[in-house]
Amino acid sequence: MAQKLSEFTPPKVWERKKGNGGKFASINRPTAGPTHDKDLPVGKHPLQLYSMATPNGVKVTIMLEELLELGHKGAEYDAWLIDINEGDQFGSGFVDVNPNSKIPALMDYSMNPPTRVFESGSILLYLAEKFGAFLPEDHRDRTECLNWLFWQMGSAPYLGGGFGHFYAYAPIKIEYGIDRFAMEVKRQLDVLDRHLAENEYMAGNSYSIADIAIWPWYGAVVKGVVYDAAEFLSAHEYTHVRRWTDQVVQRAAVRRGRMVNRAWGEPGSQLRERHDADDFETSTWDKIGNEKT
Ligand SMILES: N[C@@H](CCC(=O)N[C@@H](CS)C(=O)NCC(=O)O)C(=O)O
Repeated sequence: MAQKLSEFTPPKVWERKKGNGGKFASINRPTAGPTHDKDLPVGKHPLQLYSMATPNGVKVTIMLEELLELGHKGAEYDAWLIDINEGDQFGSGFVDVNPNSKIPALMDYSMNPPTRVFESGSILLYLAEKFGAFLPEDHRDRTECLNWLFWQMGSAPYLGGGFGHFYAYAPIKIEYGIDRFAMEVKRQLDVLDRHLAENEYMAGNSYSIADIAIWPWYGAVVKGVVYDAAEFLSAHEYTHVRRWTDQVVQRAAVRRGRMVNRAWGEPGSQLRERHDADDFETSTWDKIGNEKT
């Protein structure tokens, strides 16, 4: 039987009340702009990344590690942790790089004046074009890659903001919200499954920024890594998505990329700041003398 919904009549004008951001009440606000003055650190490499290892953040660290793996030395980067739970995204320096106050955000100092890049899809495209990698050259193949990149950017608000929010984070379980978003997420998983039944990777037979954008979200959902929802969504049914997920995670760059700016989980899996290639060996959270947090 469908859940009986409590009655709520919206007031004439919405007002901000204590707690109406749910789990994110302390960081959600109805206004933009900085809340405090804080400059961003700048390291020694031309590319400066300000991020955290959420699925949107991991897209960019995987891309940078993939570029380095291919031998693009110009892709060396400093990655600084922006702790979104502490409100770092509202510091004045960060807002200058991304007026939308969301990670990931990138500065490219290899040119004068430097270029700011925000929105994970825009960052992937920027890096692909800058280094001529992970984006097919042929116009038709490039378009197919971008079709899927933009598909991911459009679907993430349903997956994270919709399904994840109502299933995992909302303070009360609302059947209507969960049903609406579970239905859409399962439809999206089926879209992916049918495509991956016919194609090794999202843009055909070569790995591209489309895979890099989609894997941190849908790969994590089918493995139950985000929202603990694999069983709820019958993830085992999406066999082609699971095949592709397992294939992508074999890549050394993917394994490294998901460690960068990570501030939870096993200490050995957290490289909170990354400044050099050998930081993966020397500077994980355990190696610099910390316990699990
Ligand atoms: N469309 C944006 C979404 C970025 C985004 O939602 N970032 C989240 C973390 S995954 C964030 O910074 N949240 C902090 C906040 O909402 O204050 C992108 O793809 O870059």
